[in-house]
Amino acid sequence: MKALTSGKVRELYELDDHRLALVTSDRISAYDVILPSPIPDKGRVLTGLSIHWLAQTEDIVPNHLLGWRRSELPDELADEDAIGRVMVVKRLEMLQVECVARGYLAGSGWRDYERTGAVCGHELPTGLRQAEQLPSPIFTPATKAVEGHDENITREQAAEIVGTETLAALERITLALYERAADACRRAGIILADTKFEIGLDEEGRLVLADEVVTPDSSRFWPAEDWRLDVSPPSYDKQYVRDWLDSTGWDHAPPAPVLPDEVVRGTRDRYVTAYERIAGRSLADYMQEASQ
Ligand code: Q0T
Repeated sequence: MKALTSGKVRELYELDDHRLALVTSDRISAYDVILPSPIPDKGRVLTGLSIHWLAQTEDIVPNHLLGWRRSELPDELADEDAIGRVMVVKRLEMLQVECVARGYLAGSGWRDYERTGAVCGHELPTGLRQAEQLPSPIFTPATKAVEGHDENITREQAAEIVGTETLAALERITLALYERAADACRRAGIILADTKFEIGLDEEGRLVLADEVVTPDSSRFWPAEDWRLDVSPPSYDKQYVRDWLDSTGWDHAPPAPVLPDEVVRGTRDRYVTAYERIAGRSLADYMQEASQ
């Protein structure tokens, strides 16, 4: 099978002219380095979360998902190891703007605010603190930078890339998706600080939601009970791994140290718990359906 693109954690395969397969691995990164130890079931959790959110948001925007159960997969990807980690998706023409929604001030949003008092052209009240909830969620478009990190752009720059009308539609969709997901995460004890969506055009020119959706790899998930002002903890899943890596004195230069089994297990537990609380379904139950 032909890999179209290969990320650090995911692969995109071409199935035919109209369909792709998005495969999420169990690999995990910390401090931008892929760790030598995979986290069992991480790929299933991320895929299961995406499938959950895609089903929950079909009334807001159509999406690219065509299949994920074993009977819906190409033979090459219908094996035990891949099941639950694969989504067959409609091939789209991807827009070259990343659609980010922020409900809290963290990461590059916090950095830009500290420097300029604004994020992507949104003038914010003075005196906001790191990790503070914004008066209302904002749409902060970005462009794909060459290596991993996206670059925030103004709405004028975004409009030059996709056009004014499409940009207005992207903003409306992004904020509606964020509000839907943040409310559900809140009920699961998770603060969805921010999240990134990728949207494309189908053959009829309609906007279609693509990629992974509201996963810990595309979002900041904060455990609600740990939230406090002035500190931005790493996303939910990474805290535990980072704490251990920090305790080893590792200097963040590759290769990263091999994780002890106990840290692998603890990290896996966090992913599985996040899935089960958000989706309201056990991972075993998800896998049962994925195996059909
Ligand atoms: C894409 C056309 O998933 C990505 O990289 C993984 C290594 C990012 N990406 C997605 C596409 C999609 C999706 N999803 C789609 N439905 N149609 N392209 C391209 N890059």
